[in-house]
Amino acid sequence: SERVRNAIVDMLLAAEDGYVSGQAMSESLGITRTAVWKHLQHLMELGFAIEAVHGQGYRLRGHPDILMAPLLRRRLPSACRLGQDAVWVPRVDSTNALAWRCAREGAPHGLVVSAGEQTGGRGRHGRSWFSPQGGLWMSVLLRRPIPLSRAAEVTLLASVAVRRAIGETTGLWPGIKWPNDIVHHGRKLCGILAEIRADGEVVEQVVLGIGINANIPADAFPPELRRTATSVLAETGTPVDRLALAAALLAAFDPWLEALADDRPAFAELAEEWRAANVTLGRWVRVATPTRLLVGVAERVDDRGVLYIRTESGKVCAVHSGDVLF
Ligand code: BT5
Repeated sequence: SERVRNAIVDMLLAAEDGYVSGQAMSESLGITRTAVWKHLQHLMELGFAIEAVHGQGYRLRGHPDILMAPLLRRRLPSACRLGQDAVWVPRVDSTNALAWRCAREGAPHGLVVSAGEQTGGRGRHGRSWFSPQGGLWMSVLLRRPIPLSRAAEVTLLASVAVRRAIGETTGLWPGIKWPNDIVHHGRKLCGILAEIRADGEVVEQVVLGIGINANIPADAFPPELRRTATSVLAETGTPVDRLALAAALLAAFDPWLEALADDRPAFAELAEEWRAANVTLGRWVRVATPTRLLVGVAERVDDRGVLYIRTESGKVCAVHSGDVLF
């Protein structure tokens, strides 16, 4: 029925300012006119503005800013493989969890799963992610063989894509905090969670979860996040078009991912942009890695995305994953 609903939206969008008759929809979809009407009612509940004129049919006057397949597809360049398929649900435990469920059922490369809100949004290392309505909560299923040695680049490339997309759609150019945070004046605007499934030395599937605090009012954050989190709306005073934001980020990320899958340098090509945007290098930091706590200066990030810390003793330690605390 999601397929039918999407087909109806496609027909309405294709008619542009014209009308589509209920009869035409019922015939081309092979469903009754009552069924068509039920779908239209459901679409209106989701925020579609549909005008019905007796004897003419239905006309689309407006649509909600949600990542439904027909809406997202129209915003993407045709060469972009990411986002050509999309599943949107009003609420879900976690879009990453739902994307894995779709993957098990054979969903294709590039599927975008998103939700109006998440009840169990996840961060890294079992942490939770606050995901009320207004945010952009999406997961992209990646089914390209990526060398395990390049897996860390996925997150860094995604962070560059997110930063560009936010910049291009809002004029706000946030910073990047190694490895997975997009920040503005030290407050987190977006978090990225790449969950990978590898077979030996090859990553076969990745669910790339991206959570952008898009249109969340400042006072909607719970007290424990008020000093550390912010949103695009809170910073700019204007809601961002989430479809435009998602489309810009998918279009930027798509070719970089193909480079990774071909084992071509991917992050290396963007390292300069990353460095110019990063807020980590040159700072005195504490880094919690899975095995220890390092204290020192964040010295550099190499072409594979590995962070190097020069500790007080002058020793330089490589960090493949961890949390940086200022
Ligand atoms: C992250 O984890 O930053 C990864 C977040 C990924 C969320 C997306 S949303 C779509 C997809 N589906 C999911 O279920 N997840 C992904 P981490 O670096 O561990 O940061 C988590 C910490 O950030 C929490 O412990 C809080 O302190 C803080 N936090 C939680 N919600 C936040 C929010 N909305 N904005 C800013 N900070 C938040």
